[in-house]
Amino acid sequence: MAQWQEVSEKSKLHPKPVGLVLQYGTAGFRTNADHLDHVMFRMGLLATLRSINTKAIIGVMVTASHNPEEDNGVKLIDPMGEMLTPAWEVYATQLANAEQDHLITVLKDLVQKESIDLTNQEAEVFVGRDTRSSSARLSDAVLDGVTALDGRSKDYGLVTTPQLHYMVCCCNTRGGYGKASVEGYYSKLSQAFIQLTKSAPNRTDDQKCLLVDGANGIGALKLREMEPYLQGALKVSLFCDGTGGKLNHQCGADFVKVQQNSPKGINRCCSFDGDADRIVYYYSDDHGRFHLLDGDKIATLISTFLKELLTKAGLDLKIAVVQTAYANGSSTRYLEDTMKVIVRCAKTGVKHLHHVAQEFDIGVYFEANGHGTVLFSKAAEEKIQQLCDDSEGERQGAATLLKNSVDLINQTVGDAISDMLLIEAILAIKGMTVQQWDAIYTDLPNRQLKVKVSDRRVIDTKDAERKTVSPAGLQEAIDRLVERHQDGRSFVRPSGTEDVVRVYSEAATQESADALGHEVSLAVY
Ligand code: NG1
Ligand code: ZN
Repeated sequence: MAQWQEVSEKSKLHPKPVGLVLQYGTAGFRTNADHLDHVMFRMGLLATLRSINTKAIIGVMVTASHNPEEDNGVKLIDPMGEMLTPAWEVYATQLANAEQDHLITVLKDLVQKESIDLTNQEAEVFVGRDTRSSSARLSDAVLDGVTALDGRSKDYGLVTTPQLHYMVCCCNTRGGYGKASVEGYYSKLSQAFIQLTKSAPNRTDDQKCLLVDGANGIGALKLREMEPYLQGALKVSLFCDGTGGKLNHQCGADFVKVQQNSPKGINRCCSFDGDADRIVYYYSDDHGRFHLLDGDKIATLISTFLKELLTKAGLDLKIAVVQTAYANGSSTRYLEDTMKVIVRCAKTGVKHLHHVAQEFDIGVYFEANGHGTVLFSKAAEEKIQQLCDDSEGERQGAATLLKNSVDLINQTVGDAISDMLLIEAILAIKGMTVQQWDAIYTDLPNRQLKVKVSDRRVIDTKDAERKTVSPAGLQEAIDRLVERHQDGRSFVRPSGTEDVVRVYSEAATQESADALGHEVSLAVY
């Protein structure tokens, strides 16, 4: 077929370094930007095939999120704005690793396995990118891949990851989720935020102003673009806005979370990551001590707010919080024992949390690092809408707040801008300061370490990564170490985005958490 000839010719312009092996990991492919041109071209091909296969628009986002500026990466977005389905992650890996003369065979195999009919099939791919200096040329390589298979493409240029997820979902639902443009996104979220904060008429100036660390990335650009739509309902002071500093360098959500330190000594502040799908809050107290409000605190604030509204509205909907093993033990205890909410633990990576959250009427999911969102089932949305239409008084008030929250939340994926606005609205409505929010429960001291090993894949885990099954004896060794520390908990797992094994530990004191982390690292090594 002439098409294969063309793909073969064009692929020579995007040669694969011989022997290079990459894996579609926790968040797509990610490595040094110099090694990714062939991967991008091939992901253009894969997205086109996926589009034919699903008869829907597929998204391709060029970003390496919180990684340093020198890195880059790519992730595919499925029709409803969700992450690529696992079976196709396998194809992505096979395609990325096929040597040049084997590429067409791998493609043909895929086409046959998925019974893809290449004749008279329409394909459309949306492409977006972050602000990295390598992103423009890499997204051109994706577009080349789409064209090679005669697919149509729309280049959204510079957008946040969650904005591209939103566009894909909007188009595939024929506008049901909103208007597929950045203006549509800004209007939808701003209107919902303005409506929500109307029920907090006594907001102080302090509550209306927020310091935002844009990680020197795309989030800063887009938040600045969005500000006029908010009509003064939120005044943002941006720093690390990309005008001087380097992407993710000593700023951004990952830096703040892992270093437990702020890029500025400040009052109430939040940090995005490099593609604006993560957010953490923090402040310094009167003694200059740094306080982090991470994904666990965010999930607690949001689920408490929604649960209270459900009670006021008299709506019997099942709400759950989905966390990972990295969730602070105090948060899990508070949610289960005090809030009486269902808590589930999923494997690291938002795609895993997303799927578990879909099992409930309302599923609030957050990774401790601040990546997460809320999902509402179709039935839940309908019941909320019905109550807005049919009820009155306090019940209707609560239902309207729920409806506005649904509109403000980007249900396709974690979204720093949308999460930030929801948190600001909740704090305003509840008349809560960041200090009061922080005081809901006290985090157990914890530590996250990285260990370099010759092959991280020898570590295999079970029970949502909370236990190791191999190598033999490792879990027993961890158990023995944990026993020696009050409130001790520790686990290890191979990272899906870096060539390291991650070690997590928590205990009653920081010294104890640090010691436990160190001891477990030695057991891994
Ligand atoms: P890995 O490298 O697999 O631990 C990290 C984060 C994940 C997720 C992905 C994608 C931690 C401990 N891990 O994954 O939560 O956000 O990156 O960005 O924060
Ligand atoms: Zn990110």
